[in-house]
Amino acid sequence: MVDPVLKSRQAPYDTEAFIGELKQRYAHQPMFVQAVEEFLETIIPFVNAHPKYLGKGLLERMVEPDRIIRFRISWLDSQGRVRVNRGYRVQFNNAIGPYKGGLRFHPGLSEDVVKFLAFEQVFKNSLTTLPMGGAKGGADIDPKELNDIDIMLFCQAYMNELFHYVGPDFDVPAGDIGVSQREIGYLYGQYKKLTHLHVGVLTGKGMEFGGSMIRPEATGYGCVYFAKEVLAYHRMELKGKRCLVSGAGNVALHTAEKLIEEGALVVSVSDSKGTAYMPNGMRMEELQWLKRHKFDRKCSLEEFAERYGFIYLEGEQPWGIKADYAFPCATQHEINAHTAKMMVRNGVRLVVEGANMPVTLDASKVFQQSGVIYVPGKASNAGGVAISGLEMTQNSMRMSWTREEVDGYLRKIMKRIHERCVEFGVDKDGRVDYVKGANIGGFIKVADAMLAQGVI
Ligand code: NDP
Ligand code: 2IT
Repeated sequence: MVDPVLKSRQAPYDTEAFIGELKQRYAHQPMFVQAVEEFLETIIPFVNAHPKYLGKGLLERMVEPDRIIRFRISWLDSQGRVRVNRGYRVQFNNAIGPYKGGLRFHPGLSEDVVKFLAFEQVFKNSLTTLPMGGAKGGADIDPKELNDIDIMLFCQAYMNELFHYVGPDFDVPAGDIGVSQREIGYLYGQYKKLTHLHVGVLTGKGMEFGGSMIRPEATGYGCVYFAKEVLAYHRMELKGKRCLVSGAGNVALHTAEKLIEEGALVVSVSDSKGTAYMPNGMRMEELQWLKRHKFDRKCSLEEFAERYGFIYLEGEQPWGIKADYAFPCATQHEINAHTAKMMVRNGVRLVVEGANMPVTLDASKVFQQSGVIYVPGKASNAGGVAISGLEMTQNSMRMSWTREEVDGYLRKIMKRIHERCVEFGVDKDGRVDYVKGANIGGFIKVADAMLAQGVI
């Protein structure tokens, strides 16, 4: 006779009940719930079909972060005013390697947002094939209202607390929205001052002190390399196609740069104030001007549009523009179901996420049900963290590789992620469900490592 306790432990997961319970417990964290729901919808059927994953509380453990660190950042700004902000680091899962993931400085940052980003990071990092666990952090500050001195003072105050919880073999932060090479430099300087260590504790560093070639470009370039794999697989073209890009930050502008290099027409870039619409596409010189001026926060998209005779759509997103492909590269929830329907009507046939979760769950279903190829960020934007992983490797070796070497690795990694998505996402008719493929492809290594390491 089968032991009834053992039998009940090995019962398959009930998707609805599991997600229902999660939704109740975390009703106040809708972003986190969306990320987990999208994951479990494809993972639970897979787990139920593979009994080795049953009976060990695996999914229950996987959806809870190892720890959430919250702290106060008190600091004196350059005017001598006392300022107080809230800092976070969510260390979600380190089954396959040290915690790894970016830091976001944004006034709207909440525990919910950091948790969803950290959860996504676990499976994205696994997909890269490199040994990295998942984490995310940041602070609820608006870097746009700070001058350079205040940015430095804030980064130092932030690191005064964060340094207790990070280390090159334990947790390695990087950039994200509002955190670029400048902020990473100040954070690194303070870590070094506090610990006397010159180690790979952060990635996205300047080239003079351990940064990797191609890291600034990696997320955007990787996104286009992934799109090229998708298009080749589906016998579709990139050259001459009209592409919508949202955002005008690190990911968006490097996505646009690689798209232009590949002969595509980039018809939009955007930010929180509006959209620059380029009906016949943007030329490389125009993009380079924008990169120089936008990264220094010296120009607005309105000025850019005016300078080159483009159309400026104040307060609008790019999604109403007719196009073939879309690359949302700004932030979460840029595209809802209503917007998705409009994009389908306008002829969009491929959506590749450069940002993390820019598409709501409802909108992703609209794309999938309309036959639009939809690629989730955990597959398509993994190039950034992949090169972060290679920055860690180079730091450990005390070496640095050339631009060509690192770009070669990036291309190979994005190709491998695509193969993995096909392996686990292809259906009987040969169509690829990239959500399913990326989720299962990322899950297996983390799950197997957790099983091997026991209940800890
Ligand atoms: P940046 O700070 O460089 O740029 C962010 C861009 O998005 C800016 O143009 C900003 O406009 C816009 N934006 C931010 N919030 C909003 C909003 N609420 N509405 C409209 N536009 C907004 O960040 P990144 O380019 O690094 O990051 C962009 C996305 O890519 C994020 O989702 C991030 O998590 C993801 N990502 C980043 C990686 C990296 O390596 N940097 C790696 C993988 C994913 P404005 O300046 O007006 O605020
Ligand atoms: O979302 C992401 O993958 C990032 N912000 C990059 C993380 C990293 O550690 O490079």
